[in-house]
Amino acid sequence: MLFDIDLIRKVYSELPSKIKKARLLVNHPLTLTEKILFSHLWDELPAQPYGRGEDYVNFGPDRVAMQDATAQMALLQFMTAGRSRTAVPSTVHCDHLIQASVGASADLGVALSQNKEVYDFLESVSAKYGIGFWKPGAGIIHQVILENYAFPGGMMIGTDSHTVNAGGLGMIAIGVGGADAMDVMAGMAWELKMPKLIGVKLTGRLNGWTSAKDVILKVAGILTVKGGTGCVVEYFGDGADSISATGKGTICNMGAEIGATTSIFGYDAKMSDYLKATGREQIASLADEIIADLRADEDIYISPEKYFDQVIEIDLDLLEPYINGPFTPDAAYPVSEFVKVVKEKDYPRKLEVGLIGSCTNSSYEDLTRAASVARQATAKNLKSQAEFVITPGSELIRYTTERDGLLADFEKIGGVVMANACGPCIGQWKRHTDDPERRNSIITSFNRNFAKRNDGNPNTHSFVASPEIVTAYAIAGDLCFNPLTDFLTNRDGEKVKLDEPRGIELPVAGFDVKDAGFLAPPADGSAINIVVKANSERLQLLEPFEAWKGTDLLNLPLLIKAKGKCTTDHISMAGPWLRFRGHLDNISDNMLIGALNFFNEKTNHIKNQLNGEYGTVPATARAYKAAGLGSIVVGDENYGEGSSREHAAMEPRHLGVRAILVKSFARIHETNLKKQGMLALTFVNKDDYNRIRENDRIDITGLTKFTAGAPLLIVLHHEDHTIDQFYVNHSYNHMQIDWFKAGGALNLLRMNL
Ligand code: MIC
Ligand code: SF4
Repeated sequence: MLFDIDLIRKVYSELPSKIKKARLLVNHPLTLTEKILFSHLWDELPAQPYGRGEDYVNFGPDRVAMQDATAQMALLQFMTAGRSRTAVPSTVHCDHLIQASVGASADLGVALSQNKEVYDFLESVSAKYGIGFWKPGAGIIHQVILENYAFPGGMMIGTDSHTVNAGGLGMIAIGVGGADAMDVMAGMAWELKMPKLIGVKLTGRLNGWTSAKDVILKVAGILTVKGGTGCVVEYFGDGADSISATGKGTICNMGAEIGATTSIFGYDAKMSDYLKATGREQIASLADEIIADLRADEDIYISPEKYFDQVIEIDLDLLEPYINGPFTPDAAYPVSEFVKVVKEKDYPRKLEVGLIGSCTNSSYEDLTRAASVARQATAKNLKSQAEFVITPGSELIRYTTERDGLLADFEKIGGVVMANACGPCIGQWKRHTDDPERRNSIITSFNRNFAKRNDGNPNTHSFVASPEIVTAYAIAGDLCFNPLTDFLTNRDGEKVKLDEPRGIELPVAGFDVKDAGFLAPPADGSAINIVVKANSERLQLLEPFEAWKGTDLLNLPLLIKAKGKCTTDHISMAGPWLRFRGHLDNISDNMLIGALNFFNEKTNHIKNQLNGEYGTVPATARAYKAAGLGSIVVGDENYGEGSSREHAAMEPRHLGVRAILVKSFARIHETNLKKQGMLALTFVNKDDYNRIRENDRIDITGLTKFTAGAPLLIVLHHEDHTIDQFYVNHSYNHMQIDWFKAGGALNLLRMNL
């Protein structure tokens, strides 16, 4: 559908002159990332160019998107901002709360009744404030955005880390916490540290079994889960121009898995084709008129190493399909080495479930390639040996792929089509298993594979690959199978081999849909009344957090010292807990229950310093809070990796945690902590992590002189009465320090109203 054409026209009419001025300022050719960032500055151009990775900059994004699991908190905050409508066009998408169990229509029915209170809330808030509402079953936020709202050269933020998917259509699209979304909807600037730039030059052509997914699976292996932190990844080269817009979307989508702020491709014929196929010819022709401004300057492509902070080159001709995992998306193996890895590492060889779809890989092209593999299996008398699950990304895709017989191809080999929603990707999956603790393997075309994410079982080894590779493995039911070289035995006992998949980029008969599931807001929603029941277990109005008392924080007991990977899934698990995303007190009962306690290597089992007993993390935090004590959480590298869910910052805030002290943070989580009035601190010397003992009482000093760039001092009071002290860093700027002092950004906003 075509939305916001006037807004897009305005952006395009201003783009060329803004870019020209920016080029004069920095005095060098511009990357596409710089062009879009500079043309979305909130203020006038500065006198001096910004320092990449150093200066905070205010931006004015064109739009905001929210999904149901994060929209609740974002909108509960927005409702207190005193506005009658959102300042920029915004949308809400109901995709995370639908559990996949038996199939699309039954599952959707269950979700509609179980989540009625939340859906009604989101729908009425949307109507009241002029927000577009995509109903349950309409599709996954990022797929719907790509099909309807993303446009080359635009800038948007979304309350979900995979908002970056829209980079596939040449947009700077960034995942944020709800408090950030609220700022922009309230008409304020949005702040981001000027990113560094990683250039990825793609040469050659994808061929055979290799697809766009394999580009990002390989990049994840190169850069690791934190290698993209603070960076925008810009793809270019003739290889880049040869990849479909949706393939580009897949690559950008999983840029979240390397911690990148976002990823982007320059506008090209593939994007134009996709815009036209999805009913946006007008945008394509407007973009064609300013194509040079929607790509990097030519010199950037000629000598990228001069302008990017890092350059990676990948030859698509030589790229193999990849399989990444388990437990982390950056464990990357080319398919030719995978069998060896499975054997060496003793991963469960039998493959129990293959799952395709999600926001990452739901395009027409993806599904035609996977269906071509399924069709061969039927022709060659094979059936899927593993369970096979399909979650289409949107109703547009579902309707079109059903019409074209693709869903039937999957069903013929035993596939089950679930609702157009996140489902198993976020643990909304009633998996059919007799033993929920069994060691087992699954493979998905999703993006994340952290422990417990899909089915809550810590022993599920989840691997990530392209949809066609997933389909081939599901058919084989065996991880020790290489679809490129190996034969399978069919039901007649014959040896057969799968041919290379064949895809169709865009539907020959065009996309079609009967009811896309969109509800436009009324012109005037001011009379709409929002009800939140006082005794609701799903929704709770927010109480302001307490302001800082003006003193150092002394005598804080250590709540937990987390060991190793601590993602937002470890801090605030999704799956069954998604139902409490609108109720801060209830969801706080999942705080850090997945984090590994350094001292006993157990999860959710920590020492309560008040009585010496071991208990759960939330209960222990509540005990400290009841005793009037703040507490502190210590963590490892890349703490808060993964999701944008601000619950991971609000829960500790609600339960009295004052500071999170870690070796390093993931970007979105660090900002979320700051927004909620927490202290986000990093060790100056990472070895100081080892000095922290289980019974420590901890002081954070220097707060009365809290200033940008100046470290704070930590004093550890050990149980044996010895003392240790060391400095810690922070990245707060002047305004963020004010958030801390006010007890959170929202308090400051209310004070200013
Ligand atoms: C995810 O993929 O982890 C999620 C669920 O989409 C999250 C958002 C959330 O936790 O609600 C994300 O990526 O930001
Ligand atoms: Fe949904 Fe999974 Fe995409 Fe997150 S990554 S938006 S849970 S489909």
